[in-house]
Amino acid sequence: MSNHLFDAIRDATANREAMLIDVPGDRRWTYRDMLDETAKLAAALVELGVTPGDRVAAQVEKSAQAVMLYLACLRAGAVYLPLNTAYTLAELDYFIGDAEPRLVVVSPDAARNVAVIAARRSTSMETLDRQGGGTLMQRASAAGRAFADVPRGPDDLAAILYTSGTTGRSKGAMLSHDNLLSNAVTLRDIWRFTAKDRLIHALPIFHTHGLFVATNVVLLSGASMFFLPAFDAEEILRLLPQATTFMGVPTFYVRLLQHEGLTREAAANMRLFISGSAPLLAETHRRFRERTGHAILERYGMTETNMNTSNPYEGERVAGTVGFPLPGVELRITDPETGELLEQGEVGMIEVRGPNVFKGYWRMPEKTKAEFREDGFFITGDLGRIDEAGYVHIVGRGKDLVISGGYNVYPKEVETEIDRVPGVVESAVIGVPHPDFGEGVTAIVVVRPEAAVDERTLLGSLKDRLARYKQPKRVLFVDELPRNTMGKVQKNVLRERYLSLYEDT
Ligand code: MLC
Ligand code: AMP
Repeated sequence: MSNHLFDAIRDATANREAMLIDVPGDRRWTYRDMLDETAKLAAALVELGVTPGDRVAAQVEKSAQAVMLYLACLRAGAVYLPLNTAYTLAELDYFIGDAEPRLVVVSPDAARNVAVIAARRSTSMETLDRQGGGTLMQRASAAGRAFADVPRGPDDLAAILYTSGTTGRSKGAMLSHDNLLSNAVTLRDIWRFTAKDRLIHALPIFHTHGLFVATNVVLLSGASMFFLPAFDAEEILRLLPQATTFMGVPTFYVRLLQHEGLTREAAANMRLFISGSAPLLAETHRRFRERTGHAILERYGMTETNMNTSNPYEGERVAGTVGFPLPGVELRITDPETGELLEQGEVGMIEVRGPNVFKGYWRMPEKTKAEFREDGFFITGDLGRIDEAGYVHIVGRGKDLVISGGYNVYPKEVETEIDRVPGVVESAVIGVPHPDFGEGVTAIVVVRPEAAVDERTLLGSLKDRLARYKQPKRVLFVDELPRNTMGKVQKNVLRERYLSLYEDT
Protein backbone atom coordinates (compact mmCIF):
# COMPACT_ATOMS: atom_id res chain seq x y z
CA MET A 1 0.00 0.00 0.00
CA SER A 2 1.11 3.52 -0.67
CA ASN A 3 0.87 6.70 1.36
CA HIS A 4 -2.21 8.27 -0.21
CA LEU A 5 -1.59 11.98 0.30
CA PHE A 6 2.18 12.13 0.52
CA ASP A 7 2.69 10.02 -2.63
CA ALA A 8 0.63 12.58 -4.55
CA ILE A 9 2.75 15.39 -3.13
CA ARG A 10 5.96 13.54 -3.99
CA ASP A 11 4.75 12.87 -7.53
CA ALA A 12 3.47 16.41 -8.17
CA THR A 13 6.77 17.57 -9.60
CA ALA A 14 9.64 15.75 -11.24
CA ASN A 15 11.82 18.82 -10.86
CA ARG A 16 13.29 18.36 -7.42
CA GLU A 17 15.40 21.51 -7.73
CA ALA A 18 12.31 23.69 -8.17
CA MET A 19 11.66 26.26 -5.47
CA LEU A 20 8.97 25.38 -2.92
CA ILE A 21 9.25 27.83 -0.05
CA ASP A 22 10.96 31.22 -0.03
CA VAL A 23 11.04 32.87 3.37
CA PRO A 24 12.02 36.43 2.38
CA GLY A 25 15.24 37.52 4.04
CA ASP A 26 15.81 34.01 5.29
CA ARG A 27 16.02 30.57 3.74
CA ARG A 28 14.74 28.98 0.53
CA TRP A 29 13.55 25.42 0.27
CA THR A 30 13.47 23.34 -2.91
CA TYR A 31 11.28 20.28 -3.32
CA ARG A 32 14.38 18.18 -2.70
CA ASP A 33 15.02 20.01 0.58
CA MET A 34 11.43 19.27 1.54
CA LEU A 35 11.83 15.55 0.80
CA ASP A 36 15.09 15.37 2.75
CA GLU A 37 13.85 17.36 5.72
CA THR A 38 10.53 15.53 6.04
CA ALA A 39 12.33 12.16 5.87
CA LYS A 40 14.57 13.19 8.75
CA LEU A 41 11.68 14.55 10.75
CA ALA A 42 9.58 11.46 10.13
CA ALA A 43 12.49 9.33 11.36
CA ALA A 44 12.74 11.52 14.46
CA LEU A 45 9.02 11.08 15.11
CA VAL A 46 9.34 7.29 14.92
CA GLU A 47 12.32 7.45 17.28
CA LEU A 48 10.15 9.41 19.69
CA GLY A 49 7.72 6.51 19.73
CA VAL A 50 5.12 7.90 17.32
CA THR A 51 3.31 4.96 15.73
CA PRO A 52 0.71 4.98 12.92
CA GLY A 53 -2.52 6.63 14.02
CA ASP A 54 -0.86 8.50 16.91
CA ARG A 55 -1.69 12.18 17.18
CA VAL A 56 1.10 14.75 17.05
CA ALA A 57 -0.05 18.11 18.38
CA ALA A 58 1.77 21.31 17.46
CA GLN A 59 1.32 24.79 18.91
CA VAL A 60 4.18 26.56 17.18
CA GLU A 61 4.90 29.83 15.38
CA LYS A 62 4.66 29.82 11.63
CA SER A 63 7.82 28.55 9.92
CA ALA A 64 8.78 26.41 6.95
CA GLN A 65 9.83 23.77 9.47
CA ALA A 66 6.29 23.68 10.85
CA VAL A 67 5.06 22.78 7.35
CA MET A 68 7.75 20.08 7.26
CA LEU A 69 6.41 18.73 10.55
CA TYR A 70 2.92 18.43 9.04
CA LEU A 71 4.34 16.56 6.02
CA ALA A 72 6.54 14.37 8.24
CA CYS A 73 3.44 13.33 10.16
CA LEU A 74 1.85 12.20 6.89
CA ARG A 75 4.95 10.17 6.06
CA ALA A 76 5.11 8.61 9.54
CA GLY A 77 1.40 7.73 9.40
CA ALA A 78 0.66 10.06 12.30
CA VAL A 79 -2.33 12.38 12.65
CA TYR A 80 -1.30 16.03 12.66
CA LEU A 81 -3.07 18.25 15.17
CA PRO A 82 -2.25 21.93 14.68
CA LEU A 83 -3.29 24.39 17.39
CA ASN A 84 -3.80 28.14 17.20
CA THR A 85 -0.86 29.92 18.81
CA ALA A 86 -3.36 32.22 20.52
CA TYR A 87 -4.81 29.40 22.65
CA THR A 88 -4.15 29.82 26.35
CA LEU A 89 -2.68 27.14 28.55
CA ALA A 90 -6.16 26.29 29.82
CA GLU A 91 -7.36 25.72 26.27
CA LEU A 92 -4.25 23.70 25.40
CA ASP A 93 -4.82 21.47 28.42
CA TYR A 94 -8.26 20.58 27.08
CA PHE A 95 -6.97 19.70 23.61
CA ILE A 96 -4.16 17.52 24.95
CA GLY A 97 -6.56 15.79 27.34
CA ASP A 98 -9.09 15.15 24.58
CA ALA A 99 -6.81 14.14 21.71
CA GLU A 100 -4.22 12.27 23.80
CA PRO A 101 -1.35 12.98 21.43
CA ARG A 102 1.81 10.87 21.67
CA LEU A 103 3.84 14.02 21.18
CA VAL A 104 3.22 17.74 21.59
CA VAL A 105 5.51 20.25 19.90
CA VAL A 106 5.59 23.77 21.33
CA SER A 107 7.56 27.02 21.16
CA PRO A 108 10.54 27.05 23.56
CA ASP A 109 9.04 29.97 25.50
CA ALA A 110 5.93 27.90 26.28
CA ALA A 111 7.88 24.76 27.11
CA ARG A 112 8.10 25.22 30.84
CA ASN A 113 4.33 25.57 31.29
CA VAL A 114 3.37 22.95 28.74
CA ALA A 115 5.81 20.46 30.27
CA VAL A 116 3.59 20.33 33.36
CA ILE A 117 0.53 19.47 31.27
CA ALA A 118 2.45 17.01 29.09
CA ALA A 119 3.80 15.18 32.14
CA ARG A 120 0.33 14.96 33.68
CA ARG A 121 -1.07 13.57 30.43
CA SER A 122 1.89 11.21 29.75
CA THR A 123 2.66 12.96 26.48
CA SER A 124 6.18 13.61 25.20
CA MET A 125 7.14 17.19 24.44
CA GLU A 126 9.61 18.72 21.98
CA THR A 127 10.24 22.31 20.94
CA LEU A 128 10.27 24.15 17.63
CA ASP A 129 10.93 27.88 17.44
CA ARG A 130 10.02 30.46 14.80
CA GLN A 131 13.47 30.17 13.17
CA GLY A 132 13.04 26.43 12.87
CA GLY A 133 15.34 25.61 15.79
CA GLY A 134 14.59 23.59 18.91
CA THR A 135 14.85 20.07 20.23
CA LEU A 136 12.73 18.48 17.52
CA MET A 137 14.98 19.74 14.71
CA GLN A 138 18.06 18.69 16.69
CA ARG A 139 16.72 15.15 16.75
CA ALA A 140 15.89 15.35 13.05
CA SER A 141 19.35 16.57 12.09
CA ALA A 142 20.82 13.41 13.57
CA ALA A 143 18.56 11.20 11.41
CA GLY A 144 19.25 9.88 7.89
CA ARG A 145 17.57 11.07 4.68
CA ALA A 146 16.09 7.70 3.83
CA PHE A 147 12.70 7.00 5.33
CA ALA A 148 10.25 4.32 4.26
CA ASP A 149 6.88 6.07 4.30
CA VAL A 150 4.27 4.35 6.44
CA PRO A 151 1.47 2.98 4.22
CA ARG A 152 -1.74 4.99 4.53
CA GLY A 153 -4.99 4.50 2.64
CA PRO A 154 -7.51 7.11 1.49
CA ASP A 155 -9.64 6.77 4.64
CA ASP A 156 -6.79 6.87 7.15
CA LEU A 157 -6.66 10.03 9.21
CA ALA A 158 -4.21 12.74 8.21
CA ALA A 159 -5.23 15.48 10.63
CA ILE A 160 -7.54 16.52 13.41
CA LEU A 161 -8.56 20.18 13.54
CA TYR A 162 -10.46 21.44 16.54
CA THR A 163 -13.48 23.66 16.02
CA SER A 164 -15.50 25.14 18.84
CA GLY A 165 -19.13 24.23 19.13
CA THR A 166 -22.40 25.98 19.83
CA THR A 167 -22.78 23.89 22.96
CA GLY A 168 -19.45 24.40 24.67
CA ARG A 169 -16.74 21.77 24.23
CA SER A 170 -14.50 22.01 21.18
CA LYS A 171 -14.77 19.13 18.76
CA GLY A 172 -11.92 17.54 16.81
CA ALA A 173 -12.79 17.25 13.13
CA MET A 174 -11.17 14.09 11.74
CA LEU A 175 -9.84 14.61 8.22
CA SER A 176 -8.66 11.70 6.10
CA HIS A 177 -5.89 11.56 3.53
CA ASP A 178 -8.47 11.57 0.78
CA ASN A 179 -10.51 14.43 2.28
CA LEU A 180 -7.41 16.59 1.92
CA LEU A 181 -6.09 15.18 -1.34
CA SER A 182 -9.36 15.19 -3.28
CA ASN A 183 -10.13 18.77 -2.27
CA ALA A 184 -6.67 20.13 -3.02
CA VAL A 185 -6.60 18.46 -6.44
CA THR A 186 -10.00 19.95 -7.27
CA LEU A 187 -8.92 23.43 -6.18
CA ARG A 188 -5.63 23.19 -8.05
CA ASP A 189 -7.48 22.31 -11.22
CA ILE A 190 -10.33 24.83 -11.05
CA TRP A 191 -8.02 27.66 -9.99
CA ARG A 192 -5.49 26.61 -12.69
CA PHE A 193 -2.47 26.29 -10.41
CA THR A 194 0.71 25.15 -12.18
CA ALA A 195 4.43 24.94 -11.43
CA LYS A 196 4.73 28.50 -12.72
CA ASP A 197 2.71 29.89 -9.82
CA ARG A 198 4.10 31.66 -6.84
CA LEU A 199 1.67 32.23 -3.97
CA ILE A 200 2.06 34.86 -1.28
CA HIS A 201 1.32 32.88 1.87
CA ALA A 202 0.46 35.21 4.77
CA LEU A 203 -2.14 33.06 6.55
CA PRO A 204 -1.60 31.17 9.78
CA ILE A 205 -0.93 27.45 9.23
CA PHE A 206 -3.04 25.97 12.02
CA HIS A 207 -6.37 26.19 10.15
CA THR A 208 -7.84 24.78 6.96
CA HIS A 209 -7.25 27.92 4.93
CA GLY A 210 -3.50 28.38 5.41
CA LEU A 211 -2.58 24.73 5.92
CA PHE A 212 -4.70 22.79 3.47
CA VAL A 213 -6.12 25.21 0.91
CA ALA A 214 -2.93 27.22 0.46
CA THR A 215 -0.13 24.76 1.22
CA ASN A 216 -1.59 21.58 -0.27
CA VAL A 217 -2.60 23.35 -3.48
CA VAL A 218 0.94 24.71 -3.91
CA LEU A 219 2.52 21.33 -3.16
CA LEU A 220 0.25 19.48 -5.56
CA SER A 221 1.01 21.93 -8.37
CA GLY A 222 4.77 21.86 -8.03
CA ALA A 223 4.39 25.61 -7.42
CA SER A 224 6.17 27.81 -4.89
CA MET A 225 5.29 30.28 -2.19
CA PHE A 226 6.61 33.35 -0.45
CA PHE A 227 6.14 32.31 3.14
CA LEU A 228 5.48 35.23 5.49
CA PRO A 229 5.40 34.75 9.26
CA ALA A 230 2.14 36.72 9.45
CA PHE A 231 0.02 39.19 7.54
CA ASP A 232 2.05 42.30 6.69
CA ALA A 233 0.48 44.63 4.11
CA GLU A 234 3.72 46.38 3.18
CA GLU A 235 5.62 43.16 2.69
CA ILE A 236 2.82 41.74 0.56
CA LEU A 237 2.80 44.83 -1.64
CA ARG A 238 6.57 44.58 -2.00
CA LEU A 239 6.30 40.95 -3.15
CA LEU A 240 3.28 41.34 -5.44
CA PRO A 241 5.33 42.00 -8.62
CA GLN A 242 7.16 38.67 -8.14
CA ALA A 243 4.06 36.65 -7.32
CA THR A 244 1.10 35.28 -9.25
CA THR A 245 -1.48 34.35 -6.63
CA PHE A 246 -2.70 35.38 -3.17
CA MET A 247 -5.11 33.90 -0.64
CA GLY A 248 -6.59 35.72 2.29
CA VAL A 249 -9.47 36.29 4.67
CA PRO A 250 -11.55 39.44 4.00
CA THR A 251 -9.62 41.41 6.67
CA PHE A 252 -6.48 40.99 4.52
CA TYR A 253 -8.21 42.71 1.59
CA VAL A 254 -9.64 45.47 3.79
CA ARG A 255 -6.15 46.16 5.12
CA LEU A 256 -4.49 46.04 1.68
CA LEU A 257 -7.00 48.58 0.43
CA GLN A 258 -5.79 51.01 3.08
CA HIS A 259 -2.41 51.18 1.32
CA GLU A 260 -1.65 53.57 -1.48
CA GLY A 261 0.77 51.02 -2.89
CA LEU A 262 -2.12 48.80 -3.94
CA THR A 263 -2.37 49.74 -7.60
CA ARG A 264 -3.01 48.22 -11.01
CA GLU A 265 0.74 48.35 -11.71
CA ALA A 266 1.67 46.63 -8.44
CA ALA A 267 -0.76 43.80 -9.20
CA ALA A 268 0.09 43.52 -12.91
CA ASN A 269 1.95 40.20 -12.55
CA MET A 270 -0.80 38.64 -10.45
CA ARG A 271 -3.33 36.30 -12.01
CA LEU A 272 -5.56 35.44 -9.04
CA PHE A 273 -6.69 36.80 -5.67
CA ILE A 274 -8.79 34.41 -3.57
CA SER A 275 -10.85 35.18 -0.47
CA GLY A 276 -12.60 32.95 2.04
CA SER A 277 -13.26 31.96 5.69
CA ALA A 278 -15.70 34.84 6.21
CA PRO A 279 -18.04 36.92 4.04
CA LEU A 280 -16.29 39.37 1.72
CA LEU A 281 -18.31 42.56 1.53
CA ALA A 282 -19.46 43.40 -2.00
CA GLU A 283 -18.05 46.85 -1.33
CA THR A 284 -14.56 45.41 -0.69
CA HIS A 285 -14.84 43.37 -3.89
CA ARG A 286 -15.84 46.46 -5.87
CA ARG A 287 -13.11 48.70 -4.44
CA PHE A 288 -10.42 46.06 -4.97
CA ARG A 289 -11.45 45.65 -8.60
CA GLU A 290 -11.41 49.40 -9.10
CA ARG A 291 -7.92 49.72 -7.65
CA THR A 292 -6.23 46.65 -9.17
CA GLY A 293 -8.39 45.49 -12.06
CA HIS A 294 -8.75 42.09 -10.33
CA ALA A 295 -12.09 40.55 -9.36
CA ILE A 296 -11.41 38.69 -6.11
CA LEU A 297 -12.49 35.06 -6.38
CA GLU A 298 -14.56 34.16 -3.32
CA ARG A 299 -14.97 30.57 -2.16
CA TYR A 300 -16.70 28.93 0.78
CA GLY A 301 -15.58 26.16 3.09
CA MET A 302 -15.25 25.01 6.64
CA THR A 303 -13.00 22.88 8.81
CA GLU A 304 -15.29 19.86 8.60
CA THR A 305 -15.77 19.94 4.84
CA ASN A 306 -12.69 21.61 3.35
CA MET A 307 -13.88 23.74 0.41
CA ASN A 308 -17.44 23.40 -0.89
CA THR A 309 -17.96 26.11 -3.48
CA SER A 310 -16.00 28.57 -5.58
CA ASN A 311 -16.66 31.40 -7.95
CA PRO A 312 -15.48 30.52 -11.44
CA TYR A 313 -11.96 31.09 -12.73
CA GLU A 314 -13.42 31.94 -16.09
CA GLY A 315 -16.87 33.44 -16.06
CA GLU A 316 -18.34 36.01 -13.76
CA ARG A 317 -17.15 36.21 -10.15
CA VAL A 318 -20.24 37.60 -8.53
CA ALA A 319 -19.59 39.76 -5.46
CA GLY A 320 -21.58 38.69 -2.41
CA THR A 321 -21.83 35.07 -3.62
CA VAL A 322 -19.57 32.09 -3.02
CA GLY A 323 -20.02 30.67 -6.52
CA PHE A 324 -20.84 27.12 -7.58
CA PRO A 325 -20.49 23.78 -5.80
CA LEU A 326 -17.07 22.30 -6.59
CA PRO A 327 -16.86 19.35 -8.99
CA GLY A 328 -17.69 16.23 -7.00
CA VAL A 329 -19.39 18.17 -4.18
CA GLU A 330 -23.17 17.93 -3.87
CA LEU A 331 -24.83 20.91 -2.22
CA ARG A 332 -28.51 21.28 -1.37
CA ILE A 333 -30.73 23.70 0.52
CA THR A 334 -33.15 22.23 3.05
CA ASP A 335 -35.68 23.26 5.62
CA PRO A 336 -33.60 23.65 8.79
CA GLU A 337 -36.34 22.08 10.94
CA THR A 338 -37.51 19.15 8.83
CA GLY A 339 -34.52 18.60 6.55
CA GLU A 340 -36.82 18.60 3.52
CA LEU A 341 -35.48 19.84 0.21
CA LEU A 342 -36.56 23.42 -0.56
CA GLU A 343 -37.57 24.91 -3.89
CA GLN A 344 -34.82 26.51 -5.95
CA GLY A 345 -34.22 30.09 -4.75
CA GLU A 346 -35.55 29.57 -1.23
CA VAL A 347 -33.38 30.28 1.82
CA GLY A 348 -32.54 27.31 4.02
CA MET A 349 -29.82 25.15 5.52
CA ILE A 350 -26.79 24.44 3.34
CA GLU A 351 -25.99 20.72 3.33
CA VAL A 352 -23.05 19.12 1.53
CA ARG A 353 -21.85 15.65 0.58
CA GLY A 354 -18.68 14.55 -1.17
CA PRO A 355 -15.13 13.24 -0.78
CA ASN A 356 -14.24 16.53 0.94
CA VAL A 357 -16.50 15.91 3.96
CA PHE A 358 -14.77 14.80 7.16
CA LYS A 359 -14.98 11.44 8.93
CA GLY A 360 -16.68 12.74 12.08
CA TYR A 361 -15.75 14.31 15.40
CA TRP A 362 -13.00 12.69 17.42
CA ARG A 363 -14.55 10.42 20.06
CA MET A 364 -17.95 12.10 19.73
CA PRO A 365 -20.15 9.66 17.78
CA GLU A 366 -23.37 11.26 19.02
CA LYS A 367 -22.36 14.76 17.91
CA THR A 368 -21.22 13.35 14.57
CA LYS A 369 -24.55 11.59 14.08
CA ALA A 370 -26.50 14.74 14.93
CA GLU A 371 -24.77 16.74 12.20
CA PHE A 372 -25.31 14.31 9.35
CA ARG A 373 -28.53 13.38 7.56
CA GLU A 374 -29.30 9.69 7.04
CA ASP A 375 -28.19 9.93 3.40
CA GLY A 376 -24.73 11.24 4.30
CA PHE A 377 -25.23 14.98 3.80
CA PHE A 378 -23.44 17.15 6.38
CA ILE A 379 -25.50 19.96 7.94
CA THR A 380 -23.20 22.98 7.73
CA GLY A 381 -25.12 25.36 10.00
CA ASP A 382 -24.89 28.04 7.29
CA LEU A 383 -28.06 29.46 5.76
CA GLY A 384 -28.11 30.10 2.06
CA ARG A 385 -29.87 29.99 -1.26
CA ILE A 386 -29.00 29.15 -4.84
CA ASP A 387 -29.91 31.76 -7.44
CA GLU A 388 -31.18 31.15 -10.96
CA ALA A 389 -27.68 31.13 -12.41
CA GLY A 390 -26.60 28.50 -9.85
CA TYR A 391 -24.51 30.78 -7.62
CA VAL A 392 -24.67 29.98 -3.92
CA HIS A 393 -25.40 32.91 -1.59
CA ILE A 394 -24.70 32.64 2.14
CA VAL A 395 -27.36 34.74 3.81
CA GLY A 396 -26.80 33.99 7.47
CA ARG A 397 -25.94 31.40 10.05
CA GLY A 398 -28.21 28.87 11.65
CA LYS A 399 -25.49 28.45 14.29
CA ASP A 400 -24.66 31.04 16.93
CA LEU A 401 -21.21 31.96 15.64
CA VAL A 402 -19.14 35.11 15.25
CA ILE A 403 -16.34 35.27 12.65
CA SER A 404 -13.71 37.83 13.58
CA GLY A 405 -10.85 38.38 11.14
CA GLY A 406 -11.45 34.87 9.79
CA TYR A 407 -11.38 33.19 13.22
CA ASN A 408 -14.51 31.51 14.54
CA VAL A 409 -15.69 32.53 17.97
CA TYR A 410 -18.56 30.64 19.56
CA PRO A 411 -20.53 33.02 21.82
CA LYS A 412 -21.48 30.18 24.14
CA GLU A 413 -17.83 29.60 25.05
CA VAL A 414 -17.26 33.31 25.81
CA GLU A 415 -20.54 33.65 27.73
CA THR A 416 -19.63 30.65 29.89
CA GLU A 417 -16.36 32.33 30.89
CA ILE A 418 -18.01 35.72 31.51
CA ASP A 419 -20.75 34.15 33.63
CA ARG A 420 -18.09 32.63 35.88
CA VAL A 421 -16.84 36.10 36.87
CA PRO A 422 -18.08 36.96 40.39
CA GLY A 423 -20.83 39.59 40.27
CA VAL A 424 -22.03 38.69 36.76
CA VAL A 425 -25.67 37.62 36.52
CA GLU A 426 -25.73 36.75 32.84
CA SER A 427 -24.32 37.71 29.46
CA ALA A 428 -24.96 37.61 25.74
CA VAL A 429 -22.12 37.65 23.24
CA ILE A 430 -22.83 38.86 19.72
CA GLY A 431 -21.01 39.84 16.55
CA VAL A 432 -21.31 43.48 15.58
CA PRO A 433 -20.14 44.85 12.19
CA HIS A 434 -16.48 45.85 12.52
CA PRO A 435 -14.58 47.70 9.77
CA ASP A 436 -11.37 45.67 10.21
CA PHE A 437 -12.39 42.27 11.58
CA GLY A 438 -15.74 42.02 9.76
CA GLU A 439 -17.46 41.24 13.03
CA GLY A 440 -16.33 42.43 16.45
CA VAL A 441 -16.93 40.13 19.42
CA THR A 442 -19.14 42.14 21.78
CA ALA A 443 -20.41 41.22 25.24
CA ILE A 444 -23.64 42.54 26.74
CA VAL A 445 -23.55 41.87 30.45
CA VAL A 446 -25.90 42.09 33.43
CA VAL A 447 -24.21 42.43 36.83
CA ARG A 448 -25.53 42.44 40.36
CA PRO A 449 -26.24 46.01 41.54
CA GLU A 450 -23.60 45.88 44.25
CA ALA A 451 -20.95 44.25 42.08
CA ALA A 452 -17.80 46.21 41.31
CA VAL A 453 -17.35 44.87 37.79
CA ASP A 454 -16.43 47.18 34.94
CA GLU A 455 -15.20 46.60 31.40
CA ARG A 456 -11.54 46.54 32.41
CA THR A 457 -11.89 44.13 35.33
CA LEU A 458 -14.11 41.83 33.34
CA LEU A 459 -11.70 41.68 30.41
CA GLY A 460 -8.88 41.14 32.90
CA SER A 461 -10.63 38.03 34.23
CA LEU A 462 -10.84 36.55 30.74
CA LYS A 463 -7.19 37.08 29.90
CA ASP A 464 -5.87 33.64 30.86
CA ARG A 465 -9.03 31.76 29.99
CA LEU A 466 -9.69 32.67 26.39
CA ALA A 467 -7.49 33.20 23.35
CA ARG A 468 -7.06 36.92 22.65
CA TYR A 469 -9.18 36.93 19.49
CA LYS A 470 -12.12 35.43 21.41
CA GLN A 471 -12.06 38.18 24.03
CA PRO A 472 -14.71 40.86 23.50
CA LYS A 473 -13.56 44.06 21.82
CA ARG A 474 -16.17 45.86 23.95
CA VAL A 475 -18.20 44.99 27.04
CA LEU A 476 -21.48 46.84 27.54
CA PHE A 477 -23.54 46.73 30.71
CA VAL A 478 -27.34 46.63 30.74
CA ASP A 479 -30.01 46.15 33.41
CA GLU A 480 -31.56 43.20 31.61
CA LEU A 481 -31.25 41.25 28.38
CA PRO A 482 -34.15 41.41 25.90
CA ARG A 483 -36.07 38.11 25.85
CA ASN A 484 -38.88 36.65 23.76
CA THR A 485 -42.00 35.09 25.23
CA MET A 486 -40.19 31.75 25.50
CA GLY A 487 -37.54 33.44 27.67
CA LYS A 488 -34.83 33.15 25.00
CA VAL A 489 -32.38 36.05 24.72
CA GLN A 490 -33.11 38.00 21.53
CA LYS A 491 -29.65 38.42 20.08
CA ASN A 492 -31.09 39.95 16.91
CA VAL A 493 -32.47 42.81 19.02
CA LEU A 494 -29.03 43.33 20.56
CA ARG A 495 -27.29 43.18 17.19
CA GLU A 496 -29.69 45.81 15.88
CA ARG A 497 -29.20 48.01 18.95
CA TYR A 498 -25.40 48.03 18.71
CA LEU A 499 -25.13 48.03 14.91
CA SER A 500 -23.00 51.20 14.79
CA LEU A 501 -20.80 50.47 17.81
CA TYR A 502 -17.56 50.10 15.83
CA GLU A 503 -18.39 52.49 13.01
CA ASP A 504 -15.58 54.91 13.82
CA THR A 505 -13.05 52.29 14.90
C1 MLC B 1 -5.70 39.23 16.20
N1 MLC B 1 -6.50 39.83 17.11
C2 MLC B 1 -7.76 39.62 16.79
C3 MLC B 1 -7.71 38.83 15.61
N2 MLC B 1 -6.42 38.61 15.28
N3 MLC B 1 -8.90 39.99 17.35
C4 MLC B 1 -10.02 39.61 16.77
N4 MLC B 1 -10.06 38.87 15.64
C5 MLC B 1 -8.93 38.45 15.05
N5 MLC B 1 -8.95 37.69 13.95
C6 MLC B 1 -6.13 40.61 18.29
C7 MLC B 1 -4.66 40.69 18.52
O1 MLC B 1 -4.32 39.69 19.45
C8 MLC B 1 -4.47 42.09 19.06
O2 MLC B 1 -4.78 42.14 20.41
C9 MLC B 1 -5.53 42.89 18.40
O3 MLC B 1 -6.54 41.93 18.01
C10 MLC B 1 -5.11 43.61 17.16
O4 MLC B 1 -4.11 42.87 16.54
P1 MLC B 1 -3.64 43.12 15.06
O5 MLC B 1 -2.16 43.31 15.10
O6 MLC B 1 -4.45 44.11 14.37
O7 MLC B 1 -3.99 41.70 14.47
P2 MLC B 1 -3.09 40.85 13.62
O8 MLC B 1 -2.08 40.16 14.46
O9 MLC B 1 -2.64 41.70 12.47
O10 MLC B 1 -4.09 39.71 13.12
C11 MLC B 1 -5.21 40.01 12.37
C12 MLC B 1 -5.27 39.01 11.23
C13 MLC B 1 -5.24 37.59 11.83
C14 MLC B 1 -6.54 39.26 10.44
C15 MLC B 1 -4.06 39.19 10.31
O11 MLC B 1 -6.31 37.46 12.73
C16 MLC B 1 -5.29 36.52 10.81
O12 MLC B 1 -4.28 36.14 10.24
N6 MLC B 1 -6.49 35.94 10.53
C17 MLC B 1 -6.64 34.85 9.62
C18 MLC B 1 -7.49 33.79 10.23
C19 MLC B 1 -7.58 32.53 9.38
O13 MLC B 1 -6.59 32.07 8.81
N7 MLC B 1 -8.75 31.93 9.28
C20 MLC B 1 -8.97 30.75 8.50
C21 MLC B 1 -9.78 29.75 9.30
S1 MLC B 1 -10.13 28.32 8.28
P3 MLC B 1 -3.93 43.04 21.40
O14 MLC B 1 -4.72 43.05 22.63
O15 MLC B 1 -2.63 42.31 21.53
O16 MLC B 1 -3.81 44.38 20.75
C22 MLC B 1 -11.77 28.54 7.82
C23 MLC B 1 -12.30 27.67 6.75
C24 MLC B 1 -12.30 28.40 5.47
O17 MLC B 1 -12.41 29.40 8.28
O18 MLC B 1 -13.32 28.47 4.79
O19 MLC B 1 -11.24 28.93 5.15
P1 AMP C 1 -14.34 27.16 10.33
O1 AMP C 1 -15.16 26.30 11.19
O2 AMP C 1 -13.33 27.99 11.03
O3 AMP C 1 -13.75 26.36 9.27
O4 AMP C 1 -15.32 28.22 9.66
C1 AMP C 1 -16.27 27.82 8.72
C2 AMP C 1 -17.33 28.85 8.57
O5 AMP C 1 -16.82 30.04 7.99
C3 AMP C 1 -18.42 28.42 7.63
O6 AMP C 1 -19.35 27.54 8.23
C4 AMP C 1 -19.03 29.74 7.23
O7 AMP C 1 -19.95 30.19 8.22
C5 AMP C 1 -17.82 30.66 7.22
N1 AMP C 1 -17.30 30.93 5.87
C6 AMP C 1 -16.26 30.37 5.22
N2 AMP C 1 -16.10 30.91 3.99
C7 AMP C 1 -17.07 31.85 3.86
C8 AMP C 1 -17.45 32.77 2.84
N3 AMP C 1 -16.77 32.87 1.71
N4 AMP C 1 -18.52 33.57 3.06
C9 AMP C 1 -19.21 33.49 4.21
N5 AMP C 1 -18.90 32.66 5.21
C10 AMP C 1 -17.85 31.85 5.05
